[in-house]
Amino acid sequence: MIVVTSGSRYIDIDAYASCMAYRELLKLKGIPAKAISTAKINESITKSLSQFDAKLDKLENNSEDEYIVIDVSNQEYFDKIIKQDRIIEIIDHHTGFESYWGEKLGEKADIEFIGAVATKIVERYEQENLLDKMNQEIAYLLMAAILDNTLNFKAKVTTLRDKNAYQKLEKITGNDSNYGEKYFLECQEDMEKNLVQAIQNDTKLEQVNEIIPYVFGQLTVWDKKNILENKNTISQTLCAFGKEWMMNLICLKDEKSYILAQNQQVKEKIEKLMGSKFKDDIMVLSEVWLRKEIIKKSFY
Ligand SMILES: [Mn+2]
Repeated sequence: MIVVTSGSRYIDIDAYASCMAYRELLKLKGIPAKAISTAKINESITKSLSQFDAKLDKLENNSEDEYIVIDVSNQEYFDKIIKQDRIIEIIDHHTGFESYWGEKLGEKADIEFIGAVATKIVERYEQENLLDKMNQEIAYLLMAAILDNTLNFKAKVTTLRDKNAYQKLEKITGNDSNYGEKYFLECQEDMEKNLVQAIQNDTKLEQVNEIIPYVFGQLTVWDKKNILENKNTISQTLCAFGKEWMMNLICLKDEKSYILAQNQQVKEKIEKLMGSKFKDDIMVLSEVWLRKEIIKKSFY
């Protein structure tokens, strides 16, 4: 049996959707396959998506199994079910291991930098002329994957191919043009149910240099309003990690990042870095910035 699988620590909607979509594509081609993961699913897989009939298969180990690995190519992060000498194909969009797998698998190693690996799966359906056979649930899952991994097409990693793939999926789901807003609002609702945990789960603790404070939180939401009403919760949660903190609140509706900080020294350094001013502990940036992009800027 062919087993389509992904990473070990947790899987996000991109891996989750792509494993299932690729399993379905293999089946359409008459090849039996399963999509299996032993990893936790993270908060990008919303409740409504997890309740679809389209689900991962139950874990079954067979020494004859062969593996297709999706959305990961660094062996350190492989799902523990994978036997490396039985890998037959890798499809990923994280770079760094292209030549290693290229030597082992030849053209069956398909690794390239692109917004979402889900885009590559949509393109595989197209190449096989099977897009019209894709079921709606799989199309919705892949749409959510592209939205999540490209931050609603605002992240700098986004390519034209991601946008084209998304449009093709929209046709399958019946031109659901508001799906982006719906998807991100549902993610945000889950986040707001346990804001402290959501903040803790995405806080980077690292003294990268003199400019960036040791505690650097990030939250991505559709609408900043409810989150800013809980400024005290944010401040308390981050203060528990250290006095010098900042938070990058990405608001997709506004297409902006909001930087939160309270410590005067942190504020001064970040004002200099980003060329903007804090007002009431908030600095507005004119576009979406990812935390890793802000850190990168601090090194120049
Ligand atoms: Mn991905």
